[in-house]
Amino acid sequence: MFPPVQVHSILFLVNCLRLQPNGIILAGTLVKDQTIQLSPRMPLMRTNHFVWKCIGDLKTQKVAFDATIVYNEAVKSVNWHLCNTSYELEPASFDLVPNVLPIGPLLASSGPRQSLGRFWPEDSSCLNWLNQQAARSVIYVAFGSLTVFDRIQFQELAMGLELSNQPFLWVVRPDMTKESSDVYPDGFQTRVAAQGQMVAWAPQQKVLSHPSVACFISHCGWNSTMESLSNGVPFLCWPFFADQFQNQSLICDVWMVGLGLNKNENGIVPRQEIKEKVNELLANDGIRTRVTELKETIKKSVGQGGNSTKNLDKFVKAMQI
Ligand SMILES: *[C@@H]1O[C@H](CO)[C@@H](O)[C@H](O)[C@H]1NC(C)=O
Ligand SMILES: *[C@@H]1O[C@H](CO)[C@@H](O)[C@H](O)[C@H]1NC(C)=O
Ligand SMILES: *[C@@H]1O[C@H](CO)[C@@H](O)[C@H](O)[C@H]1NC(C)=O
Ligand SMILES: CC(=O)N[C@H]1CO[C@H](CO)[C@@H](O)[C@@H]1O
Repeated sequence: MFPPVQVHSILFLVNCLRLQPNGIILAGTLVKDQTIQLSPRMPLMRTNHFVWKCIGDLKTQKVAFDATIVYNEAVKSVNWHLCNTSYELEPASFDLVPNVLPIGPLLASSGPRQSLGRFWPEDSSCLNWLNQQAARSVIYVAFGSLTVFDRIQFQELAMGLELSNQPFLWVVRPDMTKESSDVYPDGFQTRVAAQGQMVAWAPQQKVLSHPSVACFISHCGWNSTMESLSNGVPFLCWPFFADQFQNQSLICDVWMVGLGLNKNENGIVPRQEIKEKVNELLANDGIRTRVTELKETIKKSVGQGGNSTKNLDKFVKAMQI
């Protein structure tokens, strides 16, 4: 029923496994926001950031919560629970749930399904553009397949990118705003013609592994997080829902390979904040060093003799008996 490999942070899983009593309260209407810590080496978590609390309205939250309970039961009944992350990224969490085996990240680029033909046209145009940019100069901006922006926030983001004065590659899905046309600020597209590229789709792993890319403005979905880490690209975190808030805390507080973007009193991330955080991130050598180290750590884990490889071998051997 459940896919054998879960695409989640182990922190997500730990939160599902351990917090049912709290969760039951949270799934109802009585909600008290508090900060908890599951173990001393794990990041602080706000209960308001529990996965089921960050999905839609109360009704949807209840559905998400119930699914979590079902998921919990399923986990109890399996002999092997494989997880698409690596021990080294989340050791404190894995020590809490030793029965979960980390075998990842299993990146698509290391498998045979790498290049799907239908993506070729977009593929070559945006990679060609990247080829023309200076090393570590480009801001890559992408928010996954679901995130929707309101008009004001979308325009602030556009202006922030322009103000940053860095080249940028921005994935703007046709359904990314509720308005269908003309969502860019007046004259924006003309002004940034030389500075930026807006594309409906980008081959994310190829982009993130491109030497011109300097940082990633991301919604912190787990796939994106792993893909960026595996390529040593630092983050500006802009989480929207579900487990994305916990990921931000891993990125910013635990791994320390990114910065968070703050909203103003109207709940908007203003253009000035985007410009300043981009500049701050690009000037931060500590973050650059740490993200490069993590990239190497991941490479070792999924390489020969690494922890993820050993775990996968263990599983394969057990299946052969
Ligand atoms: C590999 O995983 C084990 C736990 O399964 C851990 O004790 C060890 O420190 C890990 N190795 C590295 C390099 O993190
Ligand atoms: C993450 O990647 C997996 C495997 O490619 C895919 O099935 C899944 O839909 C992706 N998750 C999201 C949220 O896009
Ligand atoms: C594992 O995670 C990586 C990075 O998140 C993703 O690209 C890949 O598709 C995932 N693999 C599976 C089998 O879910
Ligand atoms: C960088 C950041 O926003 N970190 C926060 C992540 O979430 C936890 C609670 O969920 C906060 O305590 C962190 O400050």
